Amino acid sequence: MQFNTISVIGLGYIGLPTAAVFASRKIRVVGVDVNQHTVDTINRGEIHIVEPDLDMVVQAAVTEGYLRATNAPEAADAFLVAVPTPFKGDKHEPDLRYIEAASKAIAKVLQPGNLVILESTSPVGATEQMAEWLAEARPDLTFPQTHGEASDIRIAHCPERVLPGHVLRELVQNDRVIGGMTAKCSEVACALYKTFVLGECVVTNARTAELAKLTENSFRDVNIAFANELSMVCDKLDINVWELIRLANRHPRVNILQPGPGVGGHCIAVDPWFIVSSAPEEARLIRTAREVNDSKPEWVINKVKLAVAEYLQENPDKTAKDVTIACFGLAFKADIDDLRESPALAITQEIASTHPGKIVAVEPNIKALPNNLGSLMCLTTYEKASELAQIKVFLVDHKEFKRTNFKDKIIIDTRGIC
Ligand code: SAJ
Repeated sequence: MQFNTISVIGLGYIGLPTAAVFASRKIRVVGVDVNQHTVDTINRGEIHIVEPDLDMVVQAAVTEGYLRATNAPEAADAFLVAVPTPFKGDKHEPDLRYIEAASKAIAKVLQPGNLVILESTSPVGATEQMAEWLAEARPDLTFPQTHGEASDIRIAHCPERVLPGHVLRELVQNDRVIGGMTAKCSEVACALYKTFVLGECVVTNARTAELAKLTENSFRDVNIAFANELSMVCDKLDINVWELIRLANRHPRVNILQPGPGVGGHCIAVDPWFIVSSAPEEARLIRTAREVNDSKPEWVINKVKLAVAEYLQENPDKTAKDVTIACFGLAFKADIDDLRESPALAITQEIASTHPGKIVAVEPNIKALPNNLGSLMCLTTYEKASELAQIKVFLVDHKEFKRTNFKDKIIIDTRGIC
C-alpha cells in the first residue's frame, strides 16, 4: 500500500518525533493537536518539547514542506493516534477520554482503505473500544470488528516504546509490536512502519500488543521496586546498597537495577496500574511494586528530617532555621530537563514547605524554577549549594554531580553517586 499522506493526532513527546521521522522520509505528514500554541510552534519549524536533535528534524521537515500542523483532522491514508492516557481523577484507572475525542475527530474524515493506528499506551481493550467509537460515528463504513478482513477501515495497536532522551534513535532502531485487529490490519500497519523502522515489526493481535507495552513498563517498575526495597533493607542493616548490588550483579543470572528516590515520568509510574485495574485480584506483585516505589519519596523525606535532627543534636547552639538544605537534581531522571512526575521535585517541594531554614536547589538542565516554586527555594549552582548547605540531598544522578566527593557534610545520597 502507498502512503501519500499520514496524519498524526497528538503532537507530544511521541507524536511529534514520529511525525517528524515520517516527514524525514519524504512522506507528507499532517500533525493535529488541540493546542494552538503547539500548532503555531511547529509551523514555525520549532518545537515545544525537549528531545535531543528533534529541533533539527522538525525544522527540516517543515521547511521542506513535508510536515504541517493544524488543529482539525484532514483526510489522509493513515492516522496515528498518540494522545495521552492519564488516570481518571485521583483513581488509578485509565481515562480514555483523549482517545475518544481523537476517534470522533478522525471519524469525520475517514475514507475507505484508511488505516487507523493507536500508539498511545492503553489498557487492554482500548483498540477495540476505539474501533467502536469510529464505527458508531461512521455507519456508512465497515470496520474489522464486524467485517473482519473485508473491512473498509484497518485498525491496529502499535505501542510506542522509545526512551525519552533517545527517541529519534529508538524510533528507528527498536523492534515494533504490531497488533492488528485482523491479519490484514497488521500487514498494512507493518508496511507503514517499515517506511522508517529498521528493527523488526513483530505481528500479534491488538490485545496482546496492548498488554505487551504495559508488561514492559511493569517489568521495569517491579525491578526498580526490588532495588528500592533493598535500599531500605540495607539502610536498616547498615549495609551499603550500591556495593551490595554490585556484588550480587556479579552472579551471571542476576541483574538488579538501581535504587533511587522513587519512580518518575509519565510511563513507568502509570502503566502498571492499567494492568492492576484490569485484573485487580491477579496483579498482586505489580500493585505491590507500585506501592513500594510510590513510598520511596516519603522515606527520603523522613531521612532528611532525621538528618536535620541529628545536625541540631550535634550543634546545640543552632535551630532548624539555621540549617540550609541543598537538593541536587529536580528532573525525573538523569541528564534531562523534564520535571513532570518527578520524585526529586516532589521531595524538594515537600522539604521546602516544611523546613524552616533555607532550601537551595541545583538543576543544571533548567534555567529557572517553575513559577510555583520560586517562593519556596532558590535555584543555584552546584558550587554555591555545596558551600552553603549543611545537609545535602542527592536526588538525580546528573553527570554534573558525579564528581562529588564530600567528606565533612551530612549527605543523603539516593542515587549512589557520592
Ligand atoms: N529508575 C530508577 N532506577 C533504575 C532505572 C530507572 O530509579 O535503575 C527511575 C528513573 O530515575 C525514572 C523512572 O525510573 O524516575 C523511569 O525512568 P526510565 O529510564 O526507566 O524510563 P522512562 O519512563 O523514561 O521510559 C520508559 C521506557 N520503558 C522501559 O524501559 C521498559 C521506554 O522504553 C518507554 O517507551 C517509556 O517508558 C514509555 O513511553 O512508556
